[in-house]
Amino acid sequence: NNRIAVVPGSFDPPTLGHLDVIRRAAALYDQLHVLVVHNPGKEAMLPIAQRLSLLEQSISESDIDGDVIVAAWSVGLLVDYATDVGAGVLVKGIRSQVDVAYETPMAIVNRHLAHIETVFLLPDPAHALVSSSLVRQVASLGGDVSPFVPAPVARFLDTGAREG
Ligand code: COD
Repeated sequence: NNRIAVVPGSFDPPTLGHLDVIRRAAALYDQLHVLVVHNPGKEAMLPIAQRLSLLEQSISESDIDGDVIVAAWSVGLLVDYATDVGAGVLVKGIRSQVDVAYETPMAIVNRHLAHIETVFLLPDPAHALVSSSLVRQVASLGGDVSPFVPAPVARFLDTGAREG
């Protein structure tokens, strides 16, 4: 069923780039599952439960509407989650040739594993250069991340920086 889609990501932390992809995907599909997935290739800043909570707050405080479910997945294949919820599509954002090179083999494997298609959205130019790794770096050096992240994430990182 292609009316249900999954938007997977590390979301460590969620950014305005992520919110843009979620907003646009929510307009394309009847139901959206925003899935926090553990990426074994990256060292995490925030625990999965914290990312989940920040995503939930960011989406509920945004103008995104429609049937949007936020969940986490840490065991097994991403496509197993998609199959379980009846999703036929994964939606990913493509910012650069690096993203294309990283996503292409996964898209091919996922289609072979479970007949799940991957749909790529080009970024909004306003957010095209925003990444979680950039936000982690700015936050760790005590900079202001509010231009790059939803308000709940900015509040959380700001408080964390002052307390920590
Ligand atoms: N503008 C537009 N899109 C953006 C922006 C932006 N500014 N920033 C990020 N995005 C997109 C990314 O391209 C990505 O599509 C999504 O938002 C999430 O980004 P990240 O950085 O939070 O997440 P990643 O890139 O670390 O992805 C993690 C995944 C776990 C989703 C990925 O590694 C994956 O699909 N893994 C598959 C696990 C699996 O089942 N493996 C076995 C078969 S391959």
